[in-house]
Amino acid sequence: MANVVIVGTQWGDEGKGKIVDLLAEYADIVVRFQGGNNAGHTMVVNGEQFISHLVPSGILQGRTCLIGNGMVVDPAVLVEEIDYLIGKGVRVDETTLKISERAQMIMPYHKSIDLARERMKGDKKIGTTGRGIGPAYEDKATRRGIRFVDLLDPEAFRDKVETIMAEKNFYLEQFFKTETLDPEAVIAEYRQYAERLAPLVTNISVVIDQGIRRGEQVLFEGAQGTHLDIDHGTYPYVTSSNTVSGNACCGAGIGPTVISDVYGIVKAYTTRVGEGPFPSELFDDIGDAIQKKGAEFGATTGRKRRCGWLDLVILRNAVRLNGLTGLVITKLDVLGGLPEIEICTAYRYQDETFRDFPASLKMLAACEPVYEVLPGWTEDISGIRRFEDLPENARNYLRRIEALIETPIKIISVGPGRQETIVLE
Ligand code: 2SA
Ligand code: GDP
Ligand code: MG
Repeated sequence: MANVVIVGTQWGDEGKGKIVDLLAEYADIVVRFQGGNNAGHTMVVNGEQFISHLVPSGILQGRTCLIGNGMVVDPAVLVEEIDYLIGKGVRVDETTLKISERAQMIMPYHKSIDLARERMKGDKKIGTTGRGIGPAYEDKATRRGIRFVDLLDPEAFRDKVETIMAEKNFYLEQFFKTETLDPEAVIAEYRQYAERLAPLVTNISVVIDQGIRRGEQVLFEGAQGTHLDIDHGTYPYVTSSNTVSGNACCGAGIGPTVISDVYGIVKAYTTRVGEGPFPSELFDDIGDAIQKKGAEFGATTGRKRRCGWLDLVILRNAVRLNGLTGLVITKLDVLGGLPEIEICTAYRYQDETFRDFPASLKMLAACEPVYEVLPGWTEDISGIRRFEDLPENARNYLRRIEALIETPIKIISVGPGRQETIVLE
């Protein structure tokens, strides 16, 4: 394996955590480059489930895990997650986990603002995870963010917190009509995180560069999915970072020439959690059955995920936007037992057929999916480890996807466990 970027091709929760954990066997360094604890990445090893929100999914394989400068990190959640992993017998220390000194910190007021804004928006809400992600990226862009490097300097930290909280409290009280926060309490709370996290804070761009010079392999772990990207997703129903592969460079501090492959994780059907357009969404018994069999609940908030058929319009978009060199199909087992499986190959809008994803939400809302219908299979495929042992109709479904989006399938996942996987040559 070379240096590979892993991204979600749909609206997140494609199974990136499982695949990163699997591929981390062949990597030395695993780095997350965007997002924060809005993410929920699930790994299942020997029947035991682990969910990580901030720590990269290479941690169970004992790899050097890096929290990139492109992330927004809630230190309270990070400390809690480190303790949760240690409690489950995972080695988490200065050798296995490092945090970029340039990563932005999520502060208590970011969470308050995120929640207050969603409340005020009513039925126009985005359906955020309420973790303060948007307000933290907002402060980064307006150059008022507080970074881990500031946490290590108590005077600079105090100065920044006092300055920014004067403004935040004004908005919380006057505009959002919600509780203000006490800067002294925030400073005292964050002092504890500083003591705990300071040994992990470093320049991760240098760590990656040194690793590559020693011949080590790096895995870049994306969070959320291509259609939640702030530029390319279903704006404004998106997250506040670039989720596409190009951001692996900015968010980890490496140049594009370091990357050799980009794998797109594709759930065998489509899900979305939160608000926003979803052309192939199902509102019938089939959608309910997929939601139940796939146990489609948010790994962070526990919200029910909306379910629908596989959408090749969005997959073609993901292939182009990420420069995908391979696909990983996950949750194929969940489709077993359905008499027929549909694939959305295009959208119809006012008597015209569209194969590219439209930018206008109005147009998206009026688009009718065009479906191709394939026969299903009844067998339980979770025990299968070779492509040729899959039922014929499952193989046909996979071959049809490959042909329609002209990108090779590299791995097929047939269950949540690390071993429940078919690797193709
Ligand atoms: P935010 O909190 O500002 O990033 O929310 C903005 C939109 O991004 C969506 N989003 C996600 N979608 C899928 N999975 C995510 N992670 C969790 C999971 C979600 C959960 O693993 O299941 O538990 O609810 C994730 N994170 C952000 C979000 O739903 C908004 O539509
Ligand atoms: P991520 O955010 O992309 O890492 O995905 P999540 O962890 O949020 O959601 C994926 C869910 O599907 C998790 O509960 C995984 O354990 C589970 N999962 C992953 N791959 C498979 C698979 O092939 N089959 C089944 N049945 N479940 C899977
Ligand atoms: Mg998830």
